[in-house]
Amino acid sequence: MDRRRFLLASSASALAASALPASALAAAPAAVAAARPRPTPQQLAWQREELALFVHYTVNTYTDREWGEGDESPRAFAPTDLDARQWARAAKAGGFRSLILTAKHHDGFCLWPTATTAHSVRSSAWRDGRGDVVREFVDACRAENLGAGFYLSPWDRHEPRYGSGQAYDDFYLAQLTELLTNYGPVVEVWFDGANGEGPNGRRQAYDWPRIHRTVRALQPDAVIFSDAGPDVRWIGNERGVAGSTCWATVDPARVPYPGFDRPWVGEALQQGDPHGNAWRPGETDVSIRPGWFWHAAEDAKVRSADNLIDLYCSSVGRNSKLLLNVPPTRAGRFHDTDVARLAEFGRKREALFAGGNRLAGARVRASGGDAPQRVLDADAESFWRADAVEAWLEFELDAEIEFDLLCLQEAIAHGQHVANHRFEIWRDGQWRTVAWGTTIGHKRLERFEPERARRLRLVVEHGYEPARIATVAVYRGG
Ligand code: FUL
Repeated sequence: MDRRRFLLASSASALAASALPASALAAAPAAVAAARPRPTPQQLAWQREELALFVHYTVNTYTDREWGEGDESPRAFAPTDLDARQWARAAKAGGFRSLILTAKHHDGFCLWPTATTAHSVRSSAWRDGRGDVVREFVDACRAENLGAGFYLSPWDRHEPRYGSGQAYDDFYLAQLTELLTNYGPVVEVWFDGANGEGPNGRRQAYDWPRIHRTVRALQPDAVIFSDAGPDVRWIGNERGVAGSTCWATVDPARVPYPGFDRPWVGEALQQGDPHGNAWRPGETDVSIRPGWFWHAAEDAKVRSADNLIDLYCSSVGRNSKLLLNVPPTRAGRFHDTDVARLAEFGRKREALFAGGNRLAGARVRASGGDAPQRVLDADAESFWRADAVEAWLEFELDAEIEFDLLCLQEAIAHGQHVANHRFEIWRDGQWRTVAWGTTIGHKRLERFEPERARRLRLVVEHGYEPARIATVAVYRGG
Protein backbone atom coordinates (compact mmCIF):
# COMPACT_ATOMS: atom_id res chain seq x y z
CA MET A 1 0.00 0.00 0.00
CA ASP A 2 2.82 2.38 -0.69
CA ARG A 3 3.51 2.60 3.00
CA ARG A 4 6.26 5.13 3.51
CA ARG A 5 9.15 4.21 5.66
CA PHE A 6 11.91 6.48 6.69
CA LEU A 7 14.09 3.88 8.27
CA LEU A 8 17.56 5.19 8.05
CA ALA A 9 18.80 2.90 10.76
CA SER A 10 21.34 1.09 8.65
CA SER A 11 23.06 4.21 7.43
CA ALA A 12 25.43 4.85 10.25
CA SER A 13 25.47 8.25 8.91
CA ALA A 14 26.26 11.80 8.86
CA LEU A 15 22.82 12.24 10.34
CA ALA A 16 23.79 10.40 13.49
CA ALA A 17 24.98 13.63 14.99
CA SER A 18 25.38 14.50 18.59
CA ALA A 19 23.91 17.52 20.31
CA LEU A 20 24.08 20.73 18.35
CA PRO A 21 26.89 23.00 19.47
CA ALA A 22 25.65 26.21 21.01
CA SER A 23 27.42 28.10 18.23
CA ALA A 24 25.02 26.55 15.71
CA LEU A 25 22.05 28.17 17.35
CA ALA A 26 21.35 31.36 15.46
CA ALA A 27 18.76 33.85 16.52
CA ALA A 28 16.08 34.83 13.98
CA PRO A 29 15.95 38.42 12.85
CA ALA A 30 12.90 40.11 14.35
CA ALA A 31 11.94 41.73 11.04
CA VAL A 32 11.55 38.32 9.37
CA ALA A 33 9.47 37.04 12.27
CA ALA A 34 7.03 39.89 11.90
CA ALA A 35 6.56 39.26 8.19
CA ARG A 36 5.66 35.59 8.17
CA PRO A 37 1.95 34.91 7.47
CA ARG A 38 -0.43 33.38 9.99
CA PRO A 39 -3.84 31.76 9.57
CA THR A 40 -7.15 33.45 10.20
CA PRO A 41 -9.30 31.84 12.91
CA GLN A 42 -11.41 30.32 10.11
CA GLN A 43 -8.39 28.78 8.38
CA LEU A 44 -7.15 27.43 11.69
CA ALA A 45 -10.52 25.86 12.55
CA TRP A 46 -10.71 24.43 9.02
CA GLN A 47 -7.32 22.74 9.31
CA ARG A 48 -7.84 21.41 12.81
CA GLU A 49 -10.88 19.48 11.57
CA GLU A 50 -8.48 17.38 9.46
CA LEU A 51 -11.20 15.30 7.79
CA ALA A 52 -14.08 16.35 5.53
CA LEU A 53 -16.30 14.28 3.26
CA PHE A 54 -17.12 15.21 -0.33
CA VAL A 55 -20.50 14.13 -1.71
CA HIS A 56 -20.75 14.00 -5.52
CA TYR A 57 -24.36 13.57 -6.55
CA THR A 58 -26.40 14.69 -9.58
CA VAL A 59 -28.03 13.30 -12.72
CA ASN A 60 -24.68 11.61 -13.48
CA THR A 61 -25.49 9.10 -10.78
CA TYR A 62 -28.39 7.95 -12.94
CA THR A 63 -26.76 8.28 -16.38
CA ASP A 64 -23.52 6.55 -15.36
CA ARG A 65 -21.35 9.51 -16.34
CA GLU A 66 -18.62 11.55 -14.68
CA TRP A 67 -19.41 14.76 -16.54
CA GLY A 68 -22.99 15.37 -17.62
CA GLU A 69 -23.65 17.02 -20.98
CA GLY A 70 -26.18 19.47 -19.63
CA ASP A 71 -29.00 18.07 -21.78
CA GLU A 72 -30.16 15.45 -19.27
CA SER A 73 -33.82 15.45 -18.36
CA PRO A 74 -34.36 16.52 -14.74
CA ARG A 75 -36.53 13.42 -14.51
CA ALA A 76 -33.37 11.36 -14.74
CA PHE A 77 -32.77 12.36 -11.11
CA ALA A 78 -34.77 9.66 -9.35
CA PRO A 79 -33.60 8.67 -5.86
CA THR A 80 -35.66 5.81 -4.48
CA ASP A 81 -34.64 6.08 -0.84
CA LEU A 82 -32.66 9.29 -0.31
CA ASP A 83 -31.28 9.46 3.23
CA ALA A 84 -28.86 12.32 3.89
CA ARG A 85 -28.81 11.39 7.56
CA GLN A 86 -27.23 8.09 6.57
CA TRP A 87 -24.45 10.05 4.77
CA ALA A 88 -23.86 12.17 7.85
CA ARG A 89 -23.83 9.19 10.23
CA ALA A 90 -21.37 7.34 8.02
CA ALA A 91 -19.16 10.43 7.91
CA LYS A 92 -19.27 10.77 11.66
CA ALA A 93 -18.45 7.11 12.23
CA GLY A 94 -15.29 7.65 10.18
CA GLY A 95 -14.29 10.73 12.19
CA PHE A 96 -15.16 13.30 9.50
CA ARG A 97 -16.13 16.73 10.77
CA SER A 98 -17.89 18.34 7.81
CA LEU A 99 -19.43 17.45 4.45
CA ILE A 100 -19.36 19.28 1.12
CA LEU A 101 -22.18 18.58 -1.37
CA THR A 102 -22.14 19.19 -5.13
CA ALA A 103 -25.17 21.47 -5.10
CA LYS A 104 -24.56 21.86 -8.85
CA HIS A 105 -22.00 19.99 -10.96
CA HIS A 106 -20.90 20.83 -14.51
CA ASP A 107 -24.20 19.49 -15.99
CA GLY A 108 -26.04 22.41 -14.39
CA PHE A 109 -28.71 20.37 -12.56
CA CYS A 110 -29.48 22.00 -9.19
CA LEU A 111 -30.07 19.81 -6.16
CA TRP A 112 -32.19 22.53 -4.59
CA PRO A 113 -35.40 24.15 -5.92
CA THR A 114 -33.67 27.27 -7.17
CA ALA A 115 -35.59 30.24 -8.56
CA THR A 116 -32.85 30.75 -11.17
CA THR A 117 -33.66 27.83 -13.50
CA ALA A 118 -36.16 25.04 -13.99
CA HIS A 119 -33.24 22.65 -14.34
CA SER A 120 -33.48 21.37 -10.78
CA VAL A 121 -35.05 18.89 -8.40
CA ARG A 122 -38.27 20.88 -8.81
CA SER A 123 -38.62 19.42 -12.33
CA SER A 124 -37.92 15.87 -11.20
CA ALA A 125 -40.45 13.35 -9.95
CA TRP A 126 -38.53 12.91 -6.69
CA ARG A 127 -40.77 13.86 -3.73
CA ASP A 128 -43.29 15.00 -6.40
CA GLY A 129 -41.00 17.87 -7.34
CA ARG A 130 -41.15 19.29 -3.82
CA GLY A 131 -37.87 17.83 -2.63
CA ASP A 132 -34.70 19.72 -1.70
CA VAL A 133 -31.51 17.67 -1.41
CA VAL A 134 -29.56 20.67 -0.12
CA ARG A 135 -32.08 21.17 2.71
CA GLU A 136 -32.00 17.49 3.68
CA PHE A 137 -28.20 17.60 3.51
CA VAL A 138 -27.77 20.59 5.81
CA ASP A 139 -30.42 19.28 8.22
CA ALA A 140 -28.57 15.96 8.42
CA CYS A 141 -25.22 17.71 9.00
CA ARG A 142 -26.68 19.83 11.78
CA ALA A 143 -28.38 16.81 13.39
CA GLU A 144 -25.00 15.07 13.54
CA ASN A 145 -23.19 18.23 14.59
CA LEU A 146 -21.13 18.35 11.40
CA GLY A 147 -20.25 21.33 9.24
CA ALA A 148 -21.92 21.77 5.85
CA GLY A 149 -20.31 23.16 2.71
CA PHE A 150 -21.19 23.53 -0.96
CA TYR A 151 -19.59 22.90 -4.32
CA LEU A 152 -21.25 25.09 -6.95
CA SER A 153 -19.69 24.50 -10.36
CA PRO A 154 -19.11 27.75 -12.24
CA TRP A 155 -18.92 25.72 -15.46
CA ASP A 156 -22.54 25.08 -16.46
CA ARG A 157 -23.16 22.98 -19.55
CA HIS A 158 -26.92 23.51 -19.41
CA GLU A 159 -27.45 27.21 -18.87
CA PRO A 160 -27.73 29.15 -22.18
CA ARG A 161 -26.35 32.31 -20.55
CA TYR A 162 -23.05 30.56 -19.78
CA GLY A 163 -20.36 32.29 -21.82
CA SER A 164 -22.34 35.52 -22.19
CA GLY A 165 -20.48 37.57 -19.60
CA GLN A 166 -22.41 39.51 -16.99
CA ALA A 167 -25.76 37.81 -17.62
CA TYR A 168 -24.23 34.49 -16.56
CA ASP A 169 -22.39 36.14 -13.65
CA ASP A 170 -25.74 37.44 -12.41
CA PHE A 171 -27.29 33.98 -12.76
CA TYR A 172 -24.39 32.27 -10.97
CA LEU A 173 -24.29 34.87 -8.21
CA ALA A 174 -28.03 34.46 -7.70
CA GLN A 175 -27.53 30.72 -7.24
CA LEU A 176 -24.69 31.30 -4.82
CA THR A 177 -26.79 33.81 -2.91
CA GLU A 178 -29.63 31.31 -2.52
CA LEU A 179 -27.27 28.68 -1.16
CA LEU A 180 -25.54 31.07 1.21
CA THR A 181 -28.68 32.73 2.59
CA ASN A 182 -31.29 29.98 2.83
CA TYR A 183 -29.44 27.13 4.46
CA GLY A 184 -27.76 28.46 7.59
CA PRO A 185 -24.04 28.60 8.36
CA VAL A 186 -21.69 27.20 5.72
CA VAL A 187 -18.15 26.13 6.59
CA GLU A 188 -16.63 25.98 3.10
CA VAL A 189 -17.48 27.04 -0.44
CA TRP A 190 -15.71 24.93 -3.05
CA PHE A 191 -14.97 26.49 -6.44
CA ASP A 192 -13.91 24.14 -9.17
CA GLY A 193 -11.56 25.63 -11.74
CA ALA A 194 -13.10 23.73 -14.69
CA ASN A 195 -13.92 26.25 -17.41
CA GLY A 196 -15.10 24.35 -20.50
CA GLU A 197 -17.48 25.31 -23.24
CA GLY A 198 -21.17 25.86 -22.60
CA PRO A 199 -24.14 24.83 -24.77
CA ASN A 200 -23.29 27.62 -27.25
CA GLY A 201 -19.67 26.61 -27.54
CA ARG A 202 -18.65 29.68 -25.54
CA ARG A 203 -16.59 29.94 -22.39
CA GLN A 204 -17.34 32.19 -19.46
CA ALA A 205 -14.66 34.39 -17.92
CA TYR A 206 -15.61 33.99 -14.27
CA ASP A 207 -15.87 37.12 -12.15
CA TRP A 208 -13.89 35.83 -9.17
CA PRO A 209 -13.67 39.12 -7.26
CA ARG A 210 -17.46 39.44 -7.29
CA ILE A 211 -17.89 35.77 -6.36
CA HIS A 212 -15.51 36.13 -3.41
CA ARG A 213 -17.15 39.37 -2.23
CA THR A 214 -20.51 37.60 -2.23
CA VAL A 215 -19.23 34.74 -0.07
CA ARG A 216 -17.54 37.14 2.34
CA ALA A 217 -20.69 39.25 2.67
CA LEU A 218 -23.08 36.34 3.18
CA GLN A 219 -20.92 33.80 5.05
CA PRO A 220 -17.94 35.56 6.59
CA ASP A 221 -16.93 32.44 8.49
CA ALA A 222 -16.82 30.16 5.44
CA VAL A 223 -13.45 29.38 3.89
CA ILE A 224 -13.20 29.71 0.12
CA PHE A 225 -11.50 26.86 -1.75
CA SER A 226 -10.05 26.85 -5.26
CA ASP A 227 -6.76 26.16 -7.03
CA ALA A 228 -5.99 29.79 -6.22
CA GLY A 229 -7.66 30.06 -2.82
CA PRO A 230 -8.11 32.69 -1.50
CA ASP A 231 -8.43 30.83 1.84
CA VAL A 232 -7.51 27.24 1.08
CA ARG A 233 -5.88 25.81 -2.02
CA TRP A 234 -6.16 22.63 -4.04
CA ILE A 235 -3.28 20.28 -3.33
CA GLY A 236 -2.59 19.92 -7.07
CA ASN A 237 -3.65 16.30 -7.71
CA GLU A 238 -6.58 13.97 -7.14
CA ARG A 239 -4.43 11.07 -5.91
CA GLY A 240 -4.64 12.00 -2.26
CA VAL A 241 -1.01 13.04 -1.92
CA ALA A 242 0.22 16.30 -0.44
CA GLY A 243 3.87 17.20 -0.95
CA SER A 244 6.32 15.56 1.41
CA THR A 245 7.37 19.18 1.78
CA CYS A 246 4.12 21.07 2.28
CA TRP A 247 3.95 24.72 3.28
CA ALA A 248 0.66 26.34 4.22
CA THR A 249 2.03 29.51 2.64
CA VAL A 250 2.04 30.27 -1.09
CA ASP A 251 3.10 33.00 -3.47
CA PRO A 252 -0.33 33.84 -4.99
CA ALA A 253 1.28 34.99 -8.25
CA ARG A 254 2.32 31.42 -9.11
CA VAL A 255 -1.28 30.15 -9.45
CA PRO A 256 -3.15 33.39 -10.13
CA TYR A 257 -6.65 32.03 -10.80
CA PRO A 258 -8.62 28.75 -10.57
CA GLY A 259 -8.04 26.51 -13.56
CA PHE A 260 -4.65 28.13 -14.34
CA ASP A 261 -3.01 25.37 -16.30
CA ARG A 262 0.76 24.96 -16.49
CA PRO A 263 2.83 21.78 -16.18
CA TRP A 264 4.32 22.88 -12.87
CA VAL A 265 1.08 23.92 -11.16
CA GLY A 266 0.58 20.51 -9.49
CA GLU A 267 3.99 20.63 -7.87
CA ALA A 268 3.63 24.27 -6.82
CA LEU A 269 0.31 23.47 -5.14
CA GLN A 270 1.59 20.28 -3.53
CA GLN A 271 4.52 22.02 -1.91
CA GLY A 272 3.47 25.60 -1.26
CA ASP A 273 6.23 28.13 -0.72
CA PRO A 274 8.13 28.86 2.51
CA HIS A 275 8.55 32.48 1.44
CA GLY A 276 4.99 32.96 0.15
CA ASN A 277 3.13 35.93 1.55
CA ALA A 278 -0.32 34.27 1.72
CA TRP A 279 -1.46 31.67 4.26
CA ARG A 280 -3.35 29.23 2.03
CA PRO A 281 -3.17 25.63 3.29
CA GLY A 282 -3.75 22.73 0.91
CA GLU A 283 -6.86 20.56 0.71
CA THR A 284 -6.40 17.02 -0.60
CA ASP A 285 -9.50 15.87 -2.48
CA VAL A 286 -9.65 12.26 -3.55
CA SER A 287 -12.41 9.72 -4.10
CA ILE A 288 -13.03 6.48 -2.22
CA ARG A 289 -13.78 5.00 -5.66
CA PRO A 290 -12.11 5.48 -9.05
CA GLY A 291 -14.77 8.02 -10.10
CA TRP A 292 -16.31 10.98 -8.30
CA PHE A 293 -19.85 9.75 -8.98
CA TRP A 294 -21.35 6.37 -8.19
CA HIS A 295 -21.09 3.68 -10.86
CA ALA A 296 -22.24 0.09 -10.26
CA ALA A 297 -19.12 -1.12 -12.08
CA GLU A 298 -16.99 0.38 -9.30
CA ASP A 299 -18.73 -1.29 -6.36
CA ALA A 300 -15.85 -3.73 -6.08
CA LYS A 301 -13.25 -0.96 -6.36
CA VAL A 302 -13.83 0.86 -3.10
CA ARG A 303 -10.59 1.75 -1.31
CA SER A 304 -9.69 -0.48 1.61
CA ALA A 305 -9.45 0.92 5.14
CA ASP A 306 -5.66 0.45 4.98
CA ASN A 307 -5.57 2.48 1.81
CA LEU A 308 -7.61 5.20 3.50
CA ILE A 309 -5.08 5.22 6.35
CA ASP A 310 -2.35 5.71 3.75
CA LEU A 311 -4.33 8.65 2.36
CA TYR A 312 -4.71 10.08 5.85
CA CYS A 313 -0.95 9.91 6.34
CA SER A 314 -0.19 11.42 2.92
CA SER A 315 -2.62 14.31 3.44
CA VAL A 316 -3.33 15.15 7.09
CA GLY A 317 0.08 13.70 7.98
CA ARG A 318 1.65 16.19 5.56
CA ASN A 319 0.09 19.40 6.77
CA SER A 320 -2.99 19.13 4.54
CA LYS A 321 -6.67 18.40 5.06
CA LEU A 322 -8.29 15.29 3.60
CA LEU A 323 -11.49 15.77 1.60
CA LEU A 324 -12.61 12.23 0.84
CA ASN A 325 -15.36 11.77 -1.71
CA VAL A 326 -18.11 9.21 -1.09
CA PRO A 327 -20.83 9.20 -3.78
CA PRO A 328 -24.46 8.24 -3.07
CA THR A 329 -25.94 5.44 -5.16
CA ARG A 330 -29.10 5.72 -7.24
CA ALA A 331 -31.07 5.00 -4.08
CA GLY A 332 -29.67 8.21 -2.62
CA ARG A 333 -27.72 6.41 0.09
CA PHE A 334 -24.07 5.57 0.52
CA HIS A 335 -23.32 2.02 -0.59
CA ASP A 336 -22.93 -0.51 2.25
CA THR A 337 -19.33 -1.18 1.23
CA ASP A 338 -18.41 2.51 1.46
CA VAL A 339 -20.16 2.84 4.82
CA ALA A 340 -18.27 -0.16 6.17
CA ARG A 341 -14.94 1.22 4.89
CA LEU A 342 -15.53 4.58 6.53
CA ALA A 343 -16.26 2.95 9.88
CA GLU A 344 -13.25 0.66 9.57
CA PHE A 345 -11.08 3.65 8.68
CA GLY A 346 -12.30 5.39 11.85
CA ARG A 347 -11.47 2.36 13.98
CA LYS A 348 -8.05 1.85 12.40
CA ARG A 349 -7.18 5.50 12.83
CA GLU A 350 -8.08 5.41 16.50
CA ALA A 351 -6.07 2.22 16.92
CA LEU A 352 -2.98 3.99 15.52
CA PHE A 353 -3.05 6.34 18.49
CA ALA A 354 -4.35 3.85 21.04
CA GLY A 355 -2.37 3.75 24.24
CA GLY A 356 -1.59 7.44 24.00
CA ASN A 357 1.69 9.25 23.66
CA ARG A 358 4.49 6.98 24.91
CA LEU A 359 6.55 10.04 25.81
CA ALA A 360 4.16 10.85 28.65
CA GLY A 361 6.13 11.22 31.87
CA ALA A 362 9.46 11.80 30.13
CA ARG A 363 12.01 14.27 31.49
CA VAL A 364 12.52 16.94 28.88
CA ARG A 365 15.63 18.97 28.02
CA ALA A 366 15.90 21.65 25.38
CA SER A 367 18.83 23.06 23.42
CA GLY A 368 18.07 26.49 24.81
CA GLY A 369 15.35 28.41 26.55
CA ASP A 370 12.80 26.73 28.79
CA ALA A 371 12.05 23.08 28.26
CA PRO A 372 8.38 22.17 28.44
CA GLN A 373 7.30 20.94 31.86
CA ARG A 374 4.97 18.28 30.56
CA VAL A 375 4.15 16.20 27.52
CA LEU A 376 3.50 18.30 24.44
CA ASP A 377 0.06 17.75 23.06
CA ALA A 378 -1.64 20.03 20.57
CA ASP A 379 -5.01 19.62 22.24
CA ALA A 380 -3.62 21.84 24.94
CA GLU A 381 -3.01 25.38 23.77
CA SER A 382 0.57 25.35 25.02
CA PHE A 383 3.71 24.82 22.96
CA TRP A 384 7.45 24.86 23.27
CA ARG A 385 9.12 27.89 21.76
CA ALA A 386 12.68 27.29 20.66
CA ASP A 387 15.02 30.19 21.26
CA ALA A 388 16.82 29.75 17.92
CA VAL A 389 16.14 28.55 14.40
CA GLU A 390 18.17 25.40 15.06
CA ALA A 391 17.16 23.59 18.19
CA TRP A 392 16.47 20.26 19.81
CA LEU A 393 14.16 18.81 22.39
CA GLU A 394 15.15 15.65 24.21
CA PHE A 395 12.97 13.17 26.07
CA GLU A 396 14.26 10.70 28.62
CA LEU A 397 12.17 7.93 30.10
CA ASP A 398 12.83 5.55 32.99
CA ALA A 399 12.29 2.51 30.80
CA GLU A 400 12.40 1.72 27.10
CA ILE A 401 9.31 2.33 25.06
CA GLU A 402 8.32 0.78 21.76
CA PHE A 403 6.80 2.88 19.00
CA ASP A 404 6.12 2.83 15.27
CA LEU A 405 4.46 6.18 14.64
CA LEU A 406 5.72 9.71 15.12
CA CYS A 407 3.39 12.70 15.32
CA LEU A 408 4.79 16.24 15.27
CA GLN A 409 2.85 19.47 15.27
CA GLU A 410 3.78 23.11 15.05
CA ALA A 411 1.59 25.66 16.83
CA ILE A 412 0.44 27.01 13.46
CA ALA A 413 -1.65 29.79 14.95
CA HIS A 414 1.80 31.41 15.09
CA GLY A 415 2.74 30.47 11.54
CA GLN A 416 4.67 27.62 9.96
CA HIS A 417 8.43 27.83 10.32
CA VAL A 418 10.20 24.46 10.46
CA ALA A 419 12.02 23.73 7.19
CA ASN A 420 14.07 20.62 8.10
CA HIS A 421 13.92 18.27 11.03
CA ARG A 422 14.83 14.78 12.15
CA PHE A 423 13.81 12.47 14.97
CA GLU A 424 16.44 10.41 16.72
CA ILE A 425 16.89 7.72 19.31
CA TRP A 426 19.94 7.12 21.48
CA ARG A 427 21.34 3.70 20.66
CA ASP A 428 24.76 2.14 21.25
CA GLY A 429 26.27 5.38 22.39
CA GLN A 430 25.11 7.59 19.56
CA TRP A 431 22.07 9.30 18.12
CA ARG A 432 20.42 7.41 15.29
CA THR A 433 17.85 8.96 12.97
CA VAL A 434 14.57 7.06 12.68
CA ALA A 435 12.60 9.67 10.75
CA TRP A 436 13.60 12.78 8.91
CA GLY A 437 11.61 15.33 7.06
CA THR A 438 11.27 18.86 5.91
CA THR A 439 8.08 20.69 6.89
CA ILE A 440 5.89 19.92 9.92
CA GLY A 441 3.04 22.44 9.94
CA HIS A 442 -0.25 21.46 11.54
CA LYS A 443 0.72 17.79 11.60
CA ARG A 444 3.43 15.50 10.39
CA LEU A 445 2.98 11.75 10.70
CA GLU A 446 5.68 9.20 9.97
CA ARG A 447 5.24 5.45 10.23
CA PHE A 448 8.10 2.98 10.47
CA GLU A 449 8.98 -0.46 11.77
CA PRO A 450 8.77 -0.66 15.58
CA GLU A 451 11.66 1.00 17.38
CA ARG A 452 12.65 0.80 21.04
CA ALA A 453 14.32 3.59 22.97
CA ARG A 454 14.63 5.31 26.33
CA ARG A 455 16.13 8.57 25.06
CA LEU A 456 14.63 10.27 22.02
CA ARG A 457 14.88 13.71 20.53
CA LEU A 458 13.49 16.02 17.91
CA VAL A 459 16.08 18.09 16.10
CA VAL A 460 14.95 21.15 14.20
CA GLU A 461 17.76 21.45 11.70
CA HIS A 462 16.46 24.67 10.23
CA GLY A 463 13.50 26.99 10.59
CA TYR A 464 12.59 30.42 9.24
CA GLU A 465 11.75 31.45 12.78
CA PRO A 466 12.39 29.66 16.06
CA ALA A 467 10.04 26.68 16.10
CA ARG A 468 6.90 26.61 18.17
CA ILE A 469 6.31 22.91 18.72
CA ALA A 470 2.87 21.90 19.94
CA THR A 471 3.25 18.11 19.80
CA VAL A 472 6.02 15.58 19.95
CA ALA A 473 4.38 12.20 20.32
CA VAL A 474 5.18 8.58 19.54
CA TYR A 475 2.68 5.75 19.46
CA ARG A 476 2.68 1.99 19.10
CA GLY A 477 -0.27 1.45 16.82
CA GLY A 478 0.85 -1.58 14.86
C1 FUL B 1 -12.98 18.35 -10.98
C2 FUL B 1 -14.31 18.04 -11.66
O1 FUL B 1 -14.21 18.15 -13.07
C3 FUL B 1 -14.66 16.64 -11.23
O2 FUL B 1 -15.83 16.17 -11.84
C4 FUL B 1 -14.80 16.63 -9.71
O3 FUL B 1 -15.90 17.45 -9.34
C5 FUL B 1 -13.52 17.14 -9.06
C6 FUL B 1 -13.62 17.26 -7.57
O4 FUL B 1 -13.17 18.39 -9.59
O5 FUL B 1 -12.42 19.51 -11.45
